[in-house]
Amino acid sequence: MKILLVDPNYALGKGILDRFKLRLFGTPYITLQQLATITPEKHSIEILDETFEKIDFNKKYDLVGITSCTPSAPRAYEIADRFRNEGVIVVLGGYHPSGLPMEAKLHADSVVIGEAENSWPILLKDLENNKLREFYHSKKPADLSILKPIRRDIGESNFASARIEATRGCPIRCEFCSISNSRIGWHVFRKKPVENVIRELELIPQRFIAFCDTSLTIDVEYSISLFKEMKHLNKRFICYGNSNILNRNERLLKYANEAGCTLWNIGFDSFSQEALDNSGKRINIVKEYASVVKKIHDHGMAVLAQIIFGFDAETKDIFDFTIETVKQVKIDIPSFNILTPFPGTPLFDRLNKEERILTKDWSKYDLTQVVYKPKNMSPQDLQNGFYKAVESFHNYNNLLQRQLKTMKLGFNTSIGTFFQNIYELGVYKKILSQKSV
Ligand code: B12
Ligand code: SF4
Repeated sequence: MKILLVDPNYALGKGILDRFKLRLFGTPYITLQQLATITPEKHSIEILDETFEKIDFNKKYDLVGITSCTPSAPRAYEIADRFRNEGVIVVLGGYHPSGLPMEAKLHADSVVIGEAENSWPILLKDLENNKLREFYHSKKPADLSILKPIRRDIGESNFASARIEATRGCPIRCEFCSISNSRIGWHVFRKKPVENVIRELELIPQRFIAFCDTSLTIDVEYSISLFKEMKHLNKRFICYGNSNILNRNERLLKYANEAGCTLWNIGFDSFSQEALDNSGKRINIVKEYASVVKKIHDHGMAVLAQIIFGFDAETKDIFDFTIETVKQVKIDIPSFNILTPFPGTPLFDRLNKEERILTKDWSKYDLTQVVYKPKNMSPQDLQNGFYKAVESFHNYNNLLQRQLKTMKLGFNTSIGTFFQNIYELGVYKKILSQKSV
């Protein structure tokens, strides 16, 4: 069969300059390459990232597979409808169709719920036999130990950096996180054998790597053995981690730094302990944030902090408090988000039941717009407070000050934070330009 796999444009940038910046400062997706990897070789596959390339709806395909997260769902549905009008079979998959399979089915011949490793090969066989089912839902989490290295010969490859997956899943199950959607299997933590990850890294020409694992601190001994083996590869990388584990494992920090880690991307999420406790992220201890940042700095690496505004326990005071604390704690790159109830999460179900969802226009579910009624402030207060935090840090003056501080952490870390800072600045400039609309 002739198969096309599409990643819809999520409006990250449409101009030539935007695309150039993305190639230089962004990192490519691997979702569709992973699908290509698990597709039997007898099928021919094309991958199209709509950010870089226009879709030709007149081209003939036997099957079009479209990936979608929540903010890209409206565009994914448009593409699906157009192909179906041309008589092409369309399959939808990814986080949003997995959260709302019945909605996605209105735009597709079939919907894959959750991971595809077990169900995609079956779907292809069924289609060849004219027996395509409406839904495919493998309840068994994918076995990462038997996966082949991700195909990197198709799809966009002209990026300065590359993405890789060593482990998958997170067992913490925070109320707001799409990974906690237990119907799908992402809450089960699994890992690829270290030697497989090393082999995959050896095949990647880029020196800069971004791990897309939910957290490389869930199995500390696994990560230490991975880092030890990575040392000779001379890569530079960023990865996600949990603050509580990093605060207690200087050994992990030492090996991470020796392996080439420059930046830890950490879900601090809130500076209100009550907000964290209520959302299920009790593992985070606000009082320890300063200590973990210091320890990471002491080991020559920088910290990118994910911060979310709008938890029920938070009042209007949270914005100034957060801005001050980010400075005190010496976070290198603060990344601000507005709490977003993604369909499929316990948060969405609760707010929906409490009739607090303001809109189901999924394009607004991009972590920068208020889509629900906050408990202890107005939606406008939340939106303005978010803008205030963004404006306080993501301007040239502040960036320069933060960037100069990271020079103390060494050349490699400084370069790593520079690339990340420029990427974040681009994202936030776009957000602030929407403010005046
Ligand atoms: C890397 C990453 C990015 C990268 C690359 C995005 C991309 N398109 O891959 C960047 C930085 C650009 C990014 C941006 C955003 N991201 Co992001 N990202 C991730 C991250 C960390 C890893 C994704 C990944 O590569 N996984 C590995 C691959 C192999 O797995 P997978 O993508 O889940 O795909 C499997 C299944 O989902 C399924 N599948 C997926 N698509 C399809 C399609 C078909 C046809 C089929 C059959 C199956 C299928 O099969 C695959 C194999 O099993 C996840 C969190 C996580 N750890 O999963 C968040 C995550 C996907 N991102 C998220 C969000 C919110 C965003 C942004 C909106 C953030 C923002 N403010 O801009 C944007 C949206 C951009 C976009 N269009 O995707 C949310 C999605 C929640 C939701 N319900 O929508 C997640 C889950 C983070 C979270 N915890 O909330 N992201
Ligand atoms: S927010 Fe982080 S810790 Fe919580 S479920 Fe998601 S990935 Fe796990």
